[in-house]
Amino acid sequence: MKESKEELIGYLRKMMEIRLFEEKVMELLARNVIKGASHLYAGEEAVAVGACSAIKPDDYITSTHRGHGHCLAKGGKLPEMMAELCGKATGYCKGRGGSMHIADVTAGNLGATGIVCSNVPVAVGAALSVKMRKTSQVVLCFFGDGASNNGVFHESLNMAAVWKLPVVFVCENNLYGMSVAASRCSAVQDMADKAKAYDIPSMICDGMDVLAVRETIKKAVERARKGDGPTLVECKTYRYFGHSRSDPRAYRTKEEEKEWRNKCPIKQFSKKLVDNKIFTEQEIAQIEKQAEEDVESAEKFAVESPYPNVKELRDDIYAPSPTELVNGGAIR
Ligand SMILES: Cc1ncc(C[n+]2csc(CCOP(=O)(O)OP(=O)(O)O)c2C)c(N)n1
Repeated sequence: MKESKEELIGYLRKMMEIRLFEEKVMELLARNVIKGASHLYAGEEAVAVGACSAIKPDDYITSTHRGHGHCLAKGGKLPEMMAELCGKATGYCKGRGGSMHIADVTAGNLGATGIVCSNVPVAVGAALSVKMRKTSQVVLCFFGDGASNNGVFHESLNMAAVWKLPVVFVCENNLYGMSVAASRCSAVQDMADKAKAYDIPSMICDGMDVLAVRETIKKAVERARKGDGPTLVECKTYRYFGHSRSDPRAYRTKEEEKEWRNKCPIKQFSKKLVDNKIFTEQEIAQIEKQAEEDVESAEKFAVESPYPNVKELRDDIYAPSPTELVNGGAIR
């Protein structure tokens, strides 16, 4: 392995943090501490961590309704993340965004969105701004297999190709969009093939292998930085939980779930590190313990934080107030 011991620890630790964060979110949803919907990322950790490890702090990402992993991998902090999910004033968006709408602009995370595929044109816009500002930044755009059936995906790829924009489209193919199998709703089985229509090169990688994702994304990022334009990378992966908390997963078999659990990105990577004598099993257990403690203290911070003050309800919004609308004549 080419990476330093510190880098390897970093990837393992981050994947563990994401997994433990998601398991804690599941528990807090069940206890009604977190309200509303939440789409968990457990199982897909190697994609976010591998991809974000291949870019620099001042590069950008755009994220999806399944975005906790992306945010943490791009430098997001556990306490602010958990506070946001709990709707608290100390959260990334002062508790207004919740699970699906976290943005952490200072870390380069331009935001997640609950409208499937709507982050893809945002990524293309950010990449256009990079090109116009003549910086060497790149934009990583995460989206699912389902999103790639959306019309705006195709418009966005076309524009990115025509303008040779520095964007890497990262398709997280976890085989399902809600309860619909990709094999039933996509005309092609490899989402990577969709890039051909726009003369965009594509690559497919094992999304359960953090180093494989890192290597593949690095190549795409290099092309983008050189000014050679966009690449589509498809990562074959799997979500361990249902689409959201109310999903009984009747559309997939226990055998299929077990098969993918056996490919767990954290277990696979830990084994590789032990087999290559980079870490002992005790050292790995220690890293996990530390991640557990960090998630616990994030929970404590979130639970003890205040809710936003109702007086601030209309802060940070851009629409005129109803009175302004009436006075200005817009409402009669
Ligand atoms: C434009 C739009 N259509 C439909 C939905 C409802 N919806 C939410 S998530 C989802 C499935 C998305 O599947 P995919 O893009 O593969 O992402 P995954 O959930 O598998 O990570 C759908 C259809 C939505 N939020 N937005």
